[in-house]
Amino acid sequence: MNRREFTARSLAAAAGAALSPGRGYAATQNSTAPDPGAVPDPMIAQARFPEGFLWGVATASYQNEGAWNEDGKGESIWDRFTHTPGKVRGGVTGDVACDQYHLYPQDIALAKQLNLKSYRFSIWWPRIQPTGVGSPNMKGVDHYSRFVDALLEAGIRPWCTMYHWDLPQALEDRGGWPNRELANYFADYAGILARHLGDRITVWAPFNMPWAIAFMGYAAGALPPSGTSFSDFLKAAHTLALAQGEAHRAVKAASPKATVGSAYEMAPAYPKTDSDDDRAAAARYHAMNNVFFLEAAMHGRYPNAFIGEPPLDVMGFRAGDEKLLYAPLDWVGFHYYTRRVVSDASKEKFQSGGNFSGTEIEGNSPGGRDPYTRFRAAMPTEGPLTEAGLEVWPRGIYDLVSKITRDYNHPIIEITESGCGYLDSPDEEKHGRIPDSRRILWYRETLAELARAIADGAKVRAYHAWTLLDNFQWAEGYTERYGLIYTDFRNQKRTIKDSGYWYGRVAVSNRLDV
Ligand code: IFM
Repeated sequence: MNRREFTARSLAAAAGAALSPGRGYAATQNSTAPDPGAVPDPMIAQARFPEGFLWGVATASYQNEGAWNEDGKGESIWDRFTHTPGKVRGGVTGDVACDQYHLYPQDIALAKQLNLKSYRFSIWWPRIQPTGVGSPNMKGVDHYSRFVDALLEAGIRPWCTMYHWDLPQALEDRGGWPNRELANYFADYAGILARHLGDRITVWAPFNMPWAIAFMGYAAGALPPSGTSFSDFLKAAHTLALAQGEAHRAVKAASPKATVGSAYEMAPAYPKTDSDDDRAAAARYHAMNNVFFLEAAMHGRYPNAFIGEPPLDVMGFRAGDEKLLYAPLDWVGFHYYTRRVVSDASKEKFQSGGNFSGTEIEGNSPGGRDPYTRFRAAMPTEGPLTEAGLEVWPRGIYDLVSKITRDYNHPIIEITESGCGYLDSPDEEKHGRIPDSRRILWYRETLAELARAIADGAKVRAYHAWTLLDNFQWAEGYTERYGLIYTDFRNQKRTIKDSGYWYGRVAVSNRLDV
Protein backbone atom coordinates (compact mmCIF):
# COMPACT_ATOMS: atom_id res chain seq x y z
CA MET A 1 0.00 0.00 0.00
CA ASN A 2 1.44 3.36 -0.85
CA ARG A 3 1.38 6.23 1.61
CA ARG A 4 -1.53 7.92 -0.04
CA GLU A 5 -3.75 4.82 0.02
CA PHE A 6 -2.79 4.22 3.62
CA THR A 7 -3.69 7.73 4.60
CA ALA A 8 -6.84 7.95 2.56
CA ARG A 9 -8.25 4.77 4.01
CA SER A 10 -9.89 6.55 6.90
CA LEU A 11 -9.24 10.21 6.30
CA ALA A 12 -10.77 11.55 3.17
CA ALA A 13 -9.22 14.86 3.96
CA ALA A 14 -5.86 13.30 3.43
CA ALA A 15 -6.35 12.86 -0.28
CA GLY A 16 -3.82 15.06 -1.95
CA ALA A 17 -1.95 15.76 1.28
CA ALA A 18 1.14 17.70 0.38
CA LEU A 19 4.55 17.07 1.80
CA SER A 20 4.98 19.66 4.49
CA PRO A 21 7.71 22.23 3.98
CA GLY A 22 10.05 22.93 6.83
CA ARG A 23 8.50 20.17 8.88
CA GLY A 24 9.75 21.15 12.30
CA TYR A 25 13.37 20.01 12.15
CA ALA A 26 14.30 23.56 11.27
CA ALA A 27 16.21 24.33 14.46
CA THR A 28 19.18 22.58 12.87
CA GLN A 29 18.45 23.35 9.24
CA ASN A 30 18.70 26.51 7.23
CA SER A 31 16.24 25.42 4.65
CA THR A 32 12.47 25.63 4.64
CA ALA A 33 12.32 23.96 1.24
CA PRO A 34 9.88 21.08 0.80
CA ASP A 35 11.33 17.88 2.14
CA PRO A 36 10.85 14.81 -0.05
CA GLY A 37 10.97 12.48 2.94
CA ALA A 38 8.30 14.18 5.03
CA VAL A 39 5.32 12.18 6.25
CA PRO A 40 1.93 13.89 5.86
CA ASP A 41 0.16 14.67 9.15
CA PRO A 42 -2.96 12.67 8.28
CA MET A 43 -0.82 9.57 7.87
CA ILE A 44 0.48 10.07 11.39
CA ALA A 45 -3.05 10.53 12.72
CA GLN A 46 -4.14 7.38 10.91
CA ALA A 47 -1.35 5.12 12.13
CA ARG A 48 -2.30 2.30 14.53
CA PHE A 49 -0.29 -0.50 16.10
CA PRO A 50 -1.72 -3.90 16.95
CA GLU A 51 -3.00 -4.82 20.39
CA GLY A 52 -0.14 -6.31 22.40
CA PHE A 53 2.56 -4.55 20.38
CA LEU A 54 5.69 -4.41 22.52
CA TRP A 55 6.96 -0.87 23.03
CA GLY A 56 10.45 -0.84 24.41
CA VAL A 57 13.86 0.72 24.64
CA ALA A 58 17.34 -0.57 23.87
CA THR A 59 20.47 0.08 25.91
CA ALA A 60 24.01 -1.30 26.10
CA SER A 61 26.27 -2.23 28.98
CA TYR A 62 29.34 -0.10 28.26
CA GLN A 63 27.25 2.90 27.32
CA ASN A 64 25.25 2.86 30.55
CA GLU A 65 26.68 0.87 33.39
CA GLY A 66 29.92 2.46 34.53
CA ALA A 67 31.52 0.50 37.43
CA TRP A 68 34.15 -0.49 34.92
CA ASN A 69 36.40 -2.17 37.47
CA GLU A 70 34.02 -3.30 40.20
CA ASP A 71 33.10 -6.72 41.54
CA GLY A 72 35.83 -8.58 39.72
CA LYS A 73 35.12 -7.30 36.22
CA GLY A 74 37.98 -7.70 33.74
CA GLU A 75 39.20 -5.11 31.24
CA SER A 76 37.36 -4.85 27.92
CA ILE A 77 38.57 -3.47 24.61
CA TRP A 78 36.44 -0.38 25.26
CA ASP A 79 38.12 0.21 28.62
CA ARG A 80 41.48 0.02 26.87
CA PHE A 81 40.34 2.27 24.01
CA THR A 82 38.81 5.00 26.16
CA HIS A 83 41.80 4.99 28.50
CA THR A 84 44.08 5.65 25.52
CA PRO A 85 44.50 9.40 24.94
CA GLY A 86 43.15 10.76 21.67
CA LYS A 87 40.63 8.03 20.93
CA VAL A 88 37.37 9.53 22.19
CA ARG A 89 36.00 13.01 21.63
CA GLY A 90 36.71 15.13 24.68
CA GLY A 91 38.97 12.47 26.17
CA VAL A 92 36.08 11.03 28.19
CA THR A 93 35.45 7.41 29.17
CA GLY A 94 32.58 5.13 30.13
CA ASP A 95 34.11 4.50 33.55
CA VAL A 96 30.97 5.97 35.15
CA ALA A 97 28.67 6.66 32.17
CA CYS A 98 25.10 6.65 33.61
CA ASP A 99 26.21 4.69 36.67
CA GLN A 100 23.47 2.25 35.88
CA TYR A 101 25.31 -0.59 37.59
CA HIS A 102 24.24 1.10 40.82
CA LEU A 103 21.20 3.09 39.71
CA TYR A 104 19.35 0.40 37.75
CA PRO A 105 16.35 0.16 40.14
CA GLN A 106 15.64 3.84 39.48
CA ASP A 107 16.08 3.40 35.70
CA ILE A 108 13.78 0.41 35.57
CA ALA A 109 11.20 2.39 37.58
CA LEU A 110 11.47 5.13 34.93
CA ALA A 111 10.97 2.57 32.15
CA LYS A 112 7.87 1.38 33.96
CA GLN A 113 6.65 4.95 34.34
CA LEU A 114 6.91 5.25 30.53
CA ASN A 115 4.67 2.15 30.19
CA LEU A 116 7.40 0.16 28.45
CA LYS A 117 6.96 -3.56 27.97
CA SER A 118 10.35 -4.59 26.58
CA TYR A 119 13.85 -3.63 27.68
CA ARG A 120 16.77 -4.61 25.48
CA PHE A 121 20.02 -4.55 27.47
CA SER A 122 23.41 -6.16 27.01
CA ILE A 123 25.71 -8.08 29.28
CA TRP A 124 29.30 -6.99 29.67
CA TRP A 125 31.24 -10.17 28.88
CA PRO A 126 34.24 -9.41 31.18
CA ARG A 127 31.87 -9.01 34.14
CA ILE A 128 30.96 -12.68 33.62
CA GLN A 129 34.36 -13.99 32.50
CA PRO A 130 37.03 -11.39 33.30
CA THR A 131 39.47 -12.85 30.75
CA GLY A 132 36.86 -14.30 28.42
CA VAL A 133 37.39 -17.92 29.42
CA GLY A 134 36.82 -20.12 32.45
CA SER A 135 34.29 -20.28 35.23
CA PRO A 136 31.93 -17.39 35.81
CA ASN A 137 32.50 -14.50 38.17
CA MET A 138 29.40 -14.92 40.32
CA LYS A 139 29.31 -11.27 41.39
CA GLY A 140 28.80 -10.33 37.75
CA VAL A 141 26.19 -13.04 37.21
CA ASP A 142 24.33 -11.97 40.36
CA HIS A 143 24.22 -8.38 39.21
CA TYR A 144 22.44 -9.31 35.96
CA SER A 145 20.21 -11.73 37.82
CA ARG A 146 18.99 -8.90 40.07
CA PHE A 147 18.62 -6.66 37.04
CA VAL A 148 16.42 -9.21 35.26
CA ASP A 149 14.32 -9.76 38.38
CA ALA A 150 13.74 -6.02 38.67
CA LEU A 151 12.54 -5.88 35.06
CA LEU A 152 10.16 -8.78 35.56
CA GLU A 153 8.78 -7.22 38.72
CA ALA A 154 8.11 -4.06 36.72
CA GLY A 155 6.18 -6.12 34.14
CA ILE A 156 8.87 -5.56 31.49
CA ARG A 157 10.24 -8.28 29.20
CA PRO A 158 14.01 -8.70 29.63
CA TRP A 159 15.66 -8.86 26.20
CA CYS A 160 19.32 -9.79 26.27
CA THR A 161 22.08 -8.95 23.81
CA MET A 162 25.02 -11.12 24.76
CA TYR A 163 27.62 -8.87 23.17
CA HIS A 164 27.40 -5.15 22.48
CA TRP A 165 31.06 -4.58 21.55
CA ASP A 166 32.81 -5.11 24.89
CA LEU A 167 35.24 -7.95 24.19
CA PRO A 168 37.47 -8.99 27.10
CA GLN A 169 40.84 -7.39 26.36
CA ALA A 170 42.51 -10.74 27.10
CA LEU A 171 40.73 -12.24 24.08
CA GLU A 172 41.77 -9.32 21.89
CA ASP A 173 45.30 -10.08 23.01
CA ARG A 174 44.77 -13.57 21.58
CA GLY A 175 43.96 -12.10 18.18
CA GLY A 176 40.43 -10.83 18.66
CA TRP A 177 37.58 -11.74 16.32
CA PRO A 178 39.84 -12.64 13.38
CA ASN A 179 40.89 -15.59 15.55
CA ARG A 180 38.45 -18.38 14.82
CA GLU A 181 38.86 -19.82 18.34
CA LEU A 182 36.75 -16.97 19.66
CA ALA A 183 33.64 -18.66 18.27
CA ASN A 184 34.05 -21.42 20.85
CA TYR A 185 34.88 -19.06 23.70
CA PHE A 186 31.79 -17.08 22.85
CA ALA A 187 29.64 -20.22 22.84
CA ASP A 188 30.92 -21.09 26.34
CA TYR A 189 30.01 -17.60 27.52
CA ALA A 190 26.55 -17.84 25.91
CA GLY A 191 25.98 -21.17 27.65
CA ILE A 192 26.88 -19.63 31.02
CA LEU A 193 24.37 -16.84 30.47
CA ALA A 194 21.61 -19.23 29.48
CA ARG A 195 22.29 -21.56 32.41
CA HIS A 196 22.12 -18.74 34.95
CA LEU A 197 19.50 -16.46 33.43
CA GLY A 198 17.61 -18.64 30.95
CA ASP A 199 14.91 -19.49 33.48
CA ARG A 200 13.80 -15.83 33.16
CA ILE A 201 15.15 -14.47 29.88
CA THR A 202 13.49 -15.96 26.80
CA VAL A 203 14.63 -13.46 24.17
CA TRP A 204 18.31 -13.55 23.19
CA ALA A 205 20.53 -12.13 20.47
CA PRO A 206 24.22 -13.00 20.22
CA PHE A 207 25.58 -9.78 18.72
CA ASN A 208 24.75 -6.14 18.34
CA MET A 209 25.70 -5.07 14.80
CA PRO A 210 28.14 -7.79 13.78
CA TRP A 211 29.14 -6.00 10.56
CA ALA A 212 30.26 -2.97 12.60
CA ILE A 213 32.22 -5.21 14.97
CA ALA A 214 34.10 -6.68 12.01
CA PHE A 215 34.45 -3.72 9.68
CA MET A 216 34.60 -0.69 11.96
CA GLY A 217 36.83 -2.56 14.41
CA TYR A 218 39.24 -4.40 12.10
CA ALA A 219 39.22 -2.55 8.73
CA ALA A 220 38.10 1.05 9.21
CA GLY A 221 39.96 1.55 12.49
CA ALA A 222 37.06 3.60 13.84
CA LEU A 223 36.23 1.38 16.80
CA PRO A 224 38.50 -0.74 18.97
CA PRO A 225 40.79 -2.51 18.39
CA SER A 226 41.38 0.10 15.62
CA GLY A 227 42.49 -2.43 13.01
CA THR A 228 43.06 -1.44 9.39
CA SER A 229 43.24 -4.77 7.57
CA PHE A 230 40.56 -5.81 5.09
CA SER A 231 41.48 -9.46 5.39
CA ASP A 232 41.11 -9.26 9.18
CA PHE A 233 37.66 -7.80 8.60
CA LEU A 234 36.68 -10.85 6.55
CA LYS A 235 38.17 -13.26 9.06
CA ALA A 236 36.39 -11.47 11.91
CA ALA A 237 33.11 -11.59 9.99
CA HIS A 238 33.46 -15.35 9.56
CA THR A 239 34.28 -15.92 13.23
CA LEU A 240 31.29 -13.82 14.24
CA ALA A 241 29.00 -15.80 11.95
CA LEU A 242 30.32 -19.06 13.35
CA ALA A 243 29.97 -17.70 16.89
CA GLN A 244 26.40 -16.67 16.15
CA GLY A 245 25.54 -20.27 15.22
CA GLU A 246 27.47 -21.81 18.12
CA ALA A 247 25.93 -19.43 20.66
CA HIS A 248 22.47 -20.16 19.29
CA ARG A 249 22.98 -23.87 19.93
CA ALA A 250 24.55 -23.31 23.35
CA VAL A 251 21.67 -21.15 24.52
CA LYS A 252 19.02 -23.56 23.23
CA ALA A 253 20.80 -26.50 24.87
CA ALA A 254 20.86 -24.76 28.25
CA SER A 255 17.43 -23.15 28.21
CA PRO A 256 14.40 -24.85 26.70
CA LYS A 257 12.44 -21.59 26.84
CA ALA A 258 15.01 -19.64 24.81
CA THR A 259 14.21 -17.98 21.52
CA VAL A 260 17.19 -16.63 19.58
CA GLY A 261 17.16 -13.81 17.07
CA SER A 262 19.41 -10.93 16.16
CA ALA A 263 20.20 -7.23 16.51
CA TYR A 264 21.65 -6.42 13.08
CA GLU A 265 22.30 -2.95 11.79
CA MET A 266 20.45 -2.40 8.54
CA ALA A 267 20.00 0.55 6.22
CA PRO A 268 17.92 0.31 3.06
CA ALA A 269 20.20 0.72 0.05
CA TYR A 270 19.02 2.70 -2.96
CA PRO A 271 21.07 2.68 -6.18
CA LYS A 272 22.49 6.07 -7.07
CA THR A 273 21.35 5.75 -10.67
CA ASP A 274 19.20 3.31 -12.53
CA SER A 275 22.22 1.72 -14.18
CA ASP A 276 22.74 -2.04 -13.87
CA ASP A 277 26.08 -1.40 -12.22
CA ASP A 278 24.65 0.80 -9.46
CA ARG A 279 21.78 -1.59 -8.89
CA ALA A 280 24.21 -4.45 -8.53
CA ALA A 281 26.29 -2.33 -6.14
CA ALA A 282 23.21 -1.61 -3.99
CA ALA A 283 22.50 -5.35 -3.94
CA ARG A 284 26.07 -5.97 -2.75
CA TYR A 285 25.61 -3.38 -0.01
CA HIS A 286 22.41 -5.10 1.11
CA ALA A 287 24.17 -8.47 1.07
CA MET A 288 27.18 -7.27 3.04
CA ASN A 289 25.73 -4.75 5.47
CA ASN A 290 22.18 -5.92 5.99
CA VAL A 291 21.80 -9.66 5.54
CA PHE A 292 25.28 -11.21 5.60
CA PHE A 293 24.79 -12.73 9.06
CA LEU A 294 21.09 -13.33 8.54
CA GLU A 295 21.75 -15.44 5.42
CA ALA A 296 24.46 -17.32 7.30
CA ALA A 297 22.00 -18.22 10.06
CA MET A 298 18.98 -18.94 7.88
CA HIS A 299 20.69 -20.79 5.05
CA GLY A 300 24.18 -21.73 6.20
CA ARG A 301 25.83 -19.67 3.45
CA TYR A 302 26.94 -16.16 2.68
CA PRO A 303 25.10 -13.99 0.18
CA ASN A 304 27.16 -12.81 -2.73
CA ALA A 305 28.34 -9.45 -1.54
CA PHE A 306 31.53 -9.59 -3.55
CA ILE A 307 32.92 -8.79 -6.95
CA GLY A 308 33.93 -12.16 -8.28
CA GLU A 309 34.06 -15.29 -6.19
CA PRO A 310 33.44 -14.94 -2.43
CA PRO A 311 36.89 -14.74 -0.79
CA LEU A 312 36.26 -17.83 1.34
CA ASP A 313 39.96 -18.64 1.61
CA VAL A 314 40.71 -15.18 3.04
CA MET A 315 37.88 -15.67 5.53
CA GLY A 316 39.35 -18.95 6.68
CA PHE A 317 36.26 -20.89 5.60
CA ARG A 318 36.66 -24.64 6.13
CA ALA A 319 34.78 -27.57 4.68
CA GLY A 320 31.72 -28.18 6.82
CA ASP A 321 31.43 -24.59 8.07
CA GLU A 322 28.05 -24.35 6.35
CA LYS A 323 26.63 -26.62 9.03
CA LEU A 324 28.10 -24.47 11.80
CA LEU A 325 26.70 -21.28 10.33
CA TYR A 326 23.23 -22.73 10.00
CA ALA A 327 21.07 -21.81 13.00
CA PRO A 328 17.71 -20.46 11.79
CA LEU A 329 16.52 -17.51 13.83
CA ASP A 330 13.24 -17.68 15.74
CA TRP A 331 12.60 -14.04 14.86
CA VAL A 332 14.59 -11.39 13.02
CA GLY A 333 15.77 -8.29 14.85
CA PHE A 334 17.32 -5.25 13.18
CA HIS A 335 17.87 -1.54 13.71
CA TYR A 336 16.68 1.41 11.68
CA TYR A 337 18.28 4.84 11.72
CA THR A 338 18.79 6.06 8.16
CA ARG A 339 19.47 4.97 4.56
CA ARG A 340 22.33 4.72 2.06
CA VAL A 341 22.68 5.61 -1.60
CA VAL A 342 25.06 3.20 -3.26
CA SER A 343 27.11 3.37 -6.44
CA ASP A 344 29.42 0.99 -8.20
CA ALA A 345 33.18 1.46 -7.84
CA SER A 346 34.35 -1.79 -9.37
CA LYS A 347 35.77 -0.12 -12.47
CA GLU A 348 37.84 2.40 -10.58
CA LYS A 349 41.21 1.91 -8.99
CA PHE A 350 40.83 0.76 -5.41
CA GLN A 351 42.84 2.79 -2.90
CA SER A 352 42.87 2.14 0.77
CA GLY A 353 41.28 4.86 2.86
CA GLY A 354 37.99 6.63 3.38
CA ASN A 355 36.40 8.35 6.32
CA PHE A 356 34.50 6.56 8.97
CA SER A 357 33.04 8.20 11.99
CA GLY A 358 30.58 7.36 14.69
CA THR A 359 28.81 4.05 14.36
CA GLU A 360 26.60 4.76 11.42
CA ILE A 361 28.36 6.97 8.93
CA GLU A 362 30.68 5.86 6.16
CA GLY A 363 32.52 7.87 3.58
CA ASN A 364 34.46 5.93 1.02
CA SER A 365 37.52 6.34 -1.13
CA PRO A 366 36.79 6.77 -4.85
CA GLY A 367 37.56 3.14 -5.61
CA GLY A 368 35.08 1.82 -3.09
CA ARG A 369 34.89 0.94 0.55
CA ASP A 370 37.01 -2.18 0.42
CA PRO A 371 38.74 -4.35 -2.18
CA TYR A 372 36.08 -7.08 -2.09
CA THR A 373 32.70 -5.39 -2.33
CA ARG A 374 33.77 -2.41 -4.47
CA PHE A 375 30.89 -0.06 -3.83
CA ARG A 376 30.61 3.42 -2.43
CA ALA A 377 27.91 3.87 0.19
CA ALA A 378 26.94 7.42 1.03
CA MET A 379 24.41 8.84 3.39
CA PRO A 380 22.43 11.35 1.35
CA THR A 381 21.32 14.74 2.64
CA GLU A 382 18.05 15.17 0.79
CA GLY A 383 16.19 15.03 4.08
CA PRO A 384 17.15 17.08 7.15
CA LEU A 385 20.02 15.90 9.32
CA THR A 386 19.76 15.12 13.01
CA GLU A 387 22.26 16.77 15.33
CA ALA A 388 24.13 13.47 15.32
CA GLY A 389 24.50 13.92 11.56
CA LEU A 390 22.16 11.24 10.18
CA GLU A 391 19.67 11.97 7.44
CA VAL A 392 16.02 11.81 8.51
CA TRP A 393 14.38 9.41 6.07
CA PRO A 394 11.24 7.88 7.59
CA ARG A 395 10.15 5.84 4.59
CA GLY A 396 13.38 3.86 4.81
CA ILE A 397 11.92 1.77 7.61
CA TYR A 398 8.93 0.89 5.44
CA ASP A 399 11.17 -0.20 2.57
CA LEU A 400 13.47 -2.20 4.80
CA VAL A 401 10.78 -3.99 6.80
CA SER A 402 8.88 -4.78 3.60
CA LYS A 403 11.97 -6.19 1.92
CA ILE A 404 12.90 -8.43 4.85
CA THR A 405 9.28 -9.55 5.06
CA ARG A 406 9.26 -10.52 1.39
CA ASP A 407 12.71 -12.08 1.23
CA TYR A 408 12.41 -14.18 4.40
CA ASN A 409 8.84 -15.37 4.06
CA HIS A 410 7.12 -13.16 6.60
CA PRO A 411 9.28 -13.70 9.68
CA ILE A 412 8.45 -12.24 13.08
CA ILE A 413 10.38 -8.97 13.21
CA GLU A 414 11.59 -6.90 16.13
CA ILE A 415 12.99 -3.41 15.59
CA THR A 416 15.93 -3.63 17.94
CA GLU A 417 17.08 0.01 17.83
CA SER A 418 15.77 3.17 16.23
CA GLY A 419 16.22 6.74 17.27
CA CYS A 420 17.84 10.11 16.73
CA GLY A 421 20.44 12.31 18.36
CA TYR A 422 19.41 15.83 19.43
CA LEU A 423 21.02 17.91 22.13
CA ASP A 424 17.96 19.45 23.81
CA SER A 425 18.52 20.20 27.47
CA PRO A 426 16.38 21.44 30.39
CA ASP A 427 14.73 24.76 29.61
CA GLU A 428 14.80 26.91 32.73
CA GLU A 429 12.02 29.12 31.38
CA LYS A 430 9.86 26.02 31.22
CA HIS A 431 10.68 24.90 34.78
CA GLY A 432 13.35 22.50 33.61
CA ARG A 433 11.16 20.74 31.04
CA ILE A 434 12.92 19.35 27.97
CA PRO A 435 10.85 20.22 24.91
CA ASP A 436 12.61 17.99 22.36
CA SER A 437 10.02 18.39 19.64
CA ARG A 438 12.38 17.29 16.85
CA ARG A 439 12.77 13.88 18.48
CA ILE A 440 8.99 13.52 18.81
CA LEU A 441 8.62 14.41 15.15
CA TRP A 442 11.34 11.92 14.17
CA TYR A 443 9.55 9.12 16.01
CA ARG A 444 6.12 10.10 14.75
CA GLU A 445 7.27 10.01 11.14
CA THR A 446 9.33 6.85 11.44
CA LEU A 447 6.63 5.02 13.35
CA ALA A 448 3.95 6.09 10.89
CA GLU A 449 5.98 4.38 8.17
CA LEU A 450 6.39 1.31 10.36
CA ALA A 451 2.62 1.20 10.91
CA ARG A 452 2.20 1.29 7.14
CA ALA A 453 4.48 -1.75 6.77
CA ILE A 454 2.47 -3.58 9.45
CA ALA A 455 -0.78 -2.68 7.71
CA ASP A 456 0.72 -4.23 4.58
CA GLY A 457 1.28 -7.51 6.38
CA ALA A 458 4.72 -7.31 8.03
CA LYS A 459 4.72 -9.21 11.31
CA VAL A 460 6.49 -6.65 13.46
CA ARG A 461 5.90 -7.36 17.12
CA ALA A 462 8.21 -4.90 18.92
CA TYR A 463 9.94 -1.54 18.59
CA HIS A 464 12.86 -0.53 20.77
CA ALA A 465 13.64 3.17 20.85
CA TRP A 466 17.32 3.95 21.11
CA THR A 467 17.57 4.77 23.95
CA LEU A 468 16.25 5.13 27.50
CA LEU A 469 18.87 7.57 28.81
CA ASP A 470 21.40 9.86 27.22
CA ASN A 471 24.55 7.80 27.56
CA PHE A 472 28.16 7.30 26.44
CA GLN A 473 28.07 7.47 22.66
CA TRP A 474 31.24 5.54 21.78
CA ALA A 475 33.97 7.53 20.00
CA GLU A 476 31.69 10.59 20.15
CA GLY A 477 31.87 10.54 23.94
CA TYR A 478 29.03 12.53 25.52
CA THR A 479 28.53 14.85 22.54
CA GLU A 480 25.44 13.07 21.19
CA ARG A 481 22.20 12.57 23.11
CA TYR A 482 19.81 9.85 21.98
CA GLY A 483 17.78 9.38 25.19
CA LEU A 484 14.09 9.69 25.92
CA ILE A 485 15.41 10.75 29.32
CA TYR A 486 18.03 13.45 29.87
CA THR A 487 21.07 12.49 31.92
CA ASP A 488 22.92 15.22 33.76
CA PHE A 489 26.34 13.58 33.85
CA ARG A 490 27.53 15.94 36.62
CA ASN A 491 25.16 14.49 39.19
CA GLN A 492 23.39 11.55 37.45
CA LYS A 493 20.03 13.32 37.68
CA ARG A 494 17.51 11.92 35.17
CA THR A 495 14.77 14.11 33.64
CA ILE A 496 12.14 12.69 31.33
CA LYS A 497 12.12 14.63 28.05
CA ASP A 498 8.88 15.56 26.32
CA SER A 499 9.64 12.74 23.87
CA GLY A 500 9.72 10.29 26.79
CA TYR A 501 6.29 11.37 28.00
CA TRP A 502 5.02 11.20 24.43
CA TYR A 503 6.46 7.70 23.89
CA GLY A 504 4.82 6.61 27.14
CA ARG A 505 1.44 7.72 25.77
CA VAL A 506 2.09 5.91 22.49
CA ALA A 507 2.86 2.77 24.46
CA VAL A 508 -0.58 2.70 26.07
CA SER A 509 -2.63 3.84 23.10
CA ASN A 510 -0.86 2.23 20.12
CA ARG A 511 -1.33 5.47 18.21
CA LEU A 512 0.91 8.40 17.37
CA ASP A 513 -1.39 11.43 17.61
CA VAL A 514 -1.18 11.58 21.39
O1 IFM B 1 24.70 4.13 20.42
C1 IFM B 1 24.66 3.34 19.29
C2 IFM B 1 24.44 1.89 19.64
O2 IFM B 1 25.37 1.41 20.56
C3 IFM B 1 24.56 1.05 18.40
N1 IFM B 1 23.68 1.54 17.36
C4 IFM B 1 23.72 2.94 17.09
C5 IFM B 1 23.57 3.75 18.35
C6 IFM B 1 23.56 5.26 18.03
O3 IFM B 1 24.73 5.61 17.36
